[in-house]
Amino acid sequence: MEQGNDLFVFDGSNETGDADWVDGGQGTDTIDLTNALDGWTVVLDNGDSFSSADAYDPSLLTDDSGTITTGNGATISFESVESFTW
Ligand SMILES: [Ca+2]
Ligand SMILES: [Ca+2]
Repeated sequence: MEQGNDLFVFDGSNETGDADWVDGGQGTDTIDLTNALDGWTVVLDNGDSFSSADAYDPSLLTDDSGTITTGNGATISFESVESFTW
């Protein structure tokens, strides 16, 4: 639970079967997938989704929860995240 604006960087080292958890908490929090393996998909709990092949659409995210599935099958659940970059 972080009060400020946080940046969570994934470096592509997640392994198949890993299940990580990110809670952005207060502030404008960003997940950086620049160095994650291609082929990841983000599915928001509101039903929207985007993937590594898409351009970033900032209108998709406000203060959302959802799940990232990486190209090798690891999952990262998140909540209270307002932005992604890749
Ligand atoms: Ca925060
Ligand atoms: Ca937040």
